[in-house]
Amino acid sequence: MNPFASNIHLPEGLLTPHHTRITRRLSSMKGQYADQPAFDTMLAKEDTLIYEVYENKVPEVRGQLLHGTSIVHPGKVGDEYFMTKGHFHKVLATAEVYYCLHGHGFMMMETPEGESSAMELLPGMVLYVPPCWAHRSINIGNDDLVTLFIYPGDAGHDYGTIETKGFRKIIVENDSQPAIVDNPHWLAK
Ligand code: S6P
Ligand code: ZN
Repeated sequence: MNPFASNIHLPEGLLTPHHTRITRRLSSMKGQYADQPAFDTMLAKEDTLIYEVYENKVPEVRGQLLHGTSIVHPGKVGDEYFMTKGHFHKVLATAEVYYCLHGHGFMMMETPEGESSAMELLPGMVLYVPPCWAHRSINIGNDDLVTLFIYPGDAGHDYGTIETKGFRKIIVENDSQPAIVDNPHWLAK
């Protein structure tokens, strides 16, 4: 393949050109938010757009680097901030780099062994997600959270583990401040 380049338009995070655009709405986040009644009430009104991902396609093999932008819109379900589904990589021992371009958020991370880490994302910050850590972006601000991500072409995604168990910790608004608390629905299995 030949070298290629693309542009990131800020503040919206649009990548041009791009090969794929993924959109995730509230309906695709069933069971992920702690406050189920708030989720149901919100969904009954509108299937709100929670986040978008622009990606450039490269062969999904070792040696390649997949990259693109992630845009998490501002909002909450109950007290819990809008967030991505979150995942482990299918090839578990593969890392990822995130560069925050706009907005204010956290990256929630955890290992299969139970270590947990939440790191703040502010424009200019580069975050390294080491091999074996599940990761989820959370927008705690009033504006879009825009990040650039880069990860190995062969990494793949394991969504099932998080869909079933959830993350051990979640971030909710408490007295107008973000608070990292235990996930009441986390399943220890
Ligand atoms: C892929 C990378 C990002 C996420 C994106 C959306 O390894 O971490 O491209 O895919 O932030 O999150 P999720 O959990 O829905 O894939
Ligand atoms: Zn990833």
